[in-house]
Amino acid sequence: MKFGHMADLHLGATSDPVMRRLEIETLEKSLQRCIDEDVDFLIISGDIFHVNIPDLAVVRDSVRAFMKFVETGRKIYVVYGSHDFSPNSTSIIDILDEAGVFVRVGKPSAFNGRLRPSVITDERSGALITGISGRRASLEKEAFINLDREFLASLKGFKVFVFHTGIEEDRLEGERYEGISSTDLPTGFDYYAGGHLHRAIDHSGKKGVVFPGPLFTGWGADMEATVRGARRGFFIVEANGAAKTKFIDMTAFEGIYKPFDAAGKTAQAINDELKVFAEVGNVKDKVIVVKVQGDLASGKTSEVDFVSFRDTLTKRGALYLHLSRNQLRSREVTQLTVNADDSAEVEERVLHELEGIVRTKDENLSRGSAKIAKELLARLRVPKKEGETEGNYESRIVADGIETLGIKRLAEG
Ligand SMILES: [Mn+2]
Repeated sequence: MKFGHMADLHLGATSDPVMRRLEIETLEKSLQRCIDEDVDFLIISGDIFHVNIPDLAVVRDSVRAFMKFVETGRKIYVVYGSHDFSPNSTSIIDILDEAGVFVRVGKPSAFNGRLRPSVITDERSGALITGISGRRASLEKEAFINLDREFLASLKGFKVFVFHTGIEEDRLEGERYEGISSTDLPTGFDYYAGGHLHRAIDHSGKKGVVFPGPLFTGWGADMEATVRGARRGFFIVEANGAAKTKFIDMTAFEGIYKPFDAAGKTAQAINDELKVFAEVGNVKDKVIVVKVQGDLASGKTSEVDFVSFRDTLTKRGALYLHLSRNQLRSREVTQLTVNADDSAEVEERVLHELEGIVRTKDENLSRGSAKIAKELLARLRVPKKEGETEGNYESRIVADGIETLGIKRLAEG
């Protein structure tokens, strides 16, 4: 007996056309590899699509690839992942299950107050396949507690348990996920086909859980790990007696991870650093993951020219740029902390603190900016008067604003 085990495909996670093409090509190649290896069936342990109702173009392309596999007479057994599942709408997984593209395993039913998941016998191999679907926020934990373990233990044959939940014993320092203990799994299975953890983990030697990790990574943190060397792919499992695994490396791209520390630098200095990297870096055919963070010494974050940076990288043949810049801050809008007894005092102090950053050539505005801001706020606070029309209210507020700011000439001009 031989089968493939994939998980966390997250199809459609990327909207970039180049990455989307790579994503579908990786899926096609992986399914072809399963046919070439002459597997009996394929298991996908959840998170097949990135959202429960994905873009139909993504569904069309991937169903075409899945059907090529299914038409060889082999089945694809799946459970929902946390991304596939929705408590209040039908998932694309249900539709593909109805259509015969997938076979959803472990459909739950109640038996003497216990949860008894449906068990499917694979016709080609005789393997017994069951499991528990993932749900949002690890809500499937309860299902593990209520599982009819005696029933599952009584099944005879080669048994596969498919699930989409993190195992707490596998948690690395700094990793955050809610999971189950490996002791919460039903005992006596020959293979535990896991999904949800986004890195390859293989405890099959000790009859423990196996996580293939994502097949392709078109998004954020996982893409960063990929360009920093994490391998992506799936497992081929051979079982004549005990299950033996082989990791199939399908890593679809190589890349560069490049952090920029903007702390204490001017926007111009960061622009120069970005320019050098984009112009001389070995970026051709690579996925570039760039993280820019820190508080700029001067200048606004909007003065960091990411548009030219992206353009240069594209011109020099980079495959894709993943840019993370939400940790980049400008001193000019840094968070303020003030201590005061009442809201009026807080307002007064905050305005006073911010006074220094107003940059205008108008002396009246720059000198008394805190006072002007306070007066403006006071006038804006006056609600619409009884009987005042929407239009009248608006013109009154605008007139008040112009008067407070002392910009009558400017407003008319
Ligand atoms: Mn996932």
